[in-house]
Amino acid sequence: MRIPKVFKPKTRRHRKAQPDPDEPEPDEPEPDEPGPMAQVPKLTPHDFALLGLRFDRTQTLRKGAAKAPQMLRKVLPKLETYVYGVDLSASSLEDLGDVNVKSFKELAKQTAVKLASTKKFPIIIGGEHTVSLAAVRALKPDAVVILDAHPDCEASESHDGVTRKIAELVGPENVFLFGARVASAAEDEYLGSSGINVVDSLNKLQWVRGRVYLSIDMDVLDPSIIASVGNPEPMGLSFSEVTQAIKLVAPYLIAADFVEFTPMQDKSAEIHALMAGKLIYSTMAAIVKARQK
Ligand SMILES: [Mn+2]
Repeated sequence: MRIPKVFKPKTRRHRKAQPDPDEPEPDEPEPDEPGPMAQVPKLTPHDFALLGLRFDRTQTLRKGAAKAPQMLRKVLPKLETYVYGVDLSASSLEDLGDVNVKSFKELAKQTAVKLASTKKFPIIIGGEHTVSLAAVRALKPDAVVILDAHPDCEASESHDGVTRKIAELVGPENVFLFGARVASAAEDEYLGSSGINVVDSLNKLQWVRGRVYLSIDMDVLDPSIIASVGNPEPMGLSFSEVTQAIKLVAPYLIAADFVEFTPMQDKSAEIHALMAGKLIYSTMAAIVKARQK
């Protein structure tokens, strides 16, 4: 695929995200009824921009996520671009370049500048998971959907506390966490009372509404698919489960990030990068397909 050039999203605000997926208000539409989706702006393969956030300062187990943007840029042009009936080869993925800084404060500042410089749909490549907080701060979504093997709900400034920080920003009732399968005792306790939506069934994602930010920690996938992550965890989601989740929220997305891709030191990193690239294209195609009507 040719690395392309731009998009003009006509972002409109829709209704706020549903606070409690289990107790919809009486005037809420049924999940299978057409809701605010009808208001969602059209989006074409030309409407994407790529931003690399090369930040992995707080990683603990495996460092190296800062190398991901460079590696995935090389891989994307090698992949099949006809996905879900959408021809991404016709697209022009505007490249916003990288943010490469040493402090989170500077990351947040420069990320905001980069994101303000385009009207296209940002495809953000981390970096460790902390980068999502920088992007959410800049974009101010109504809701955030996080796909992650870990809840990242520690009371910490590091990558393992990013969901909690995002919940403080957008409200825990507007955070949807899917795929988490390992938590510390402290995280379990926090999640039990925080009000964050822990999604145990894909159906619950049908309640996500508003301007939605999607964050995909690559470790949500099973390590048999991508082992090149900062903190690999067994018994992960299949590629199909992840793409199903993405399709459900695609109509509402305003940005998506792909974080924690951390190349192995051997040739397997290239295979993992190909899989990560396929996930990025699947996401783009799902968004275009959901918005082409
Ligand atoms: Mn994470």
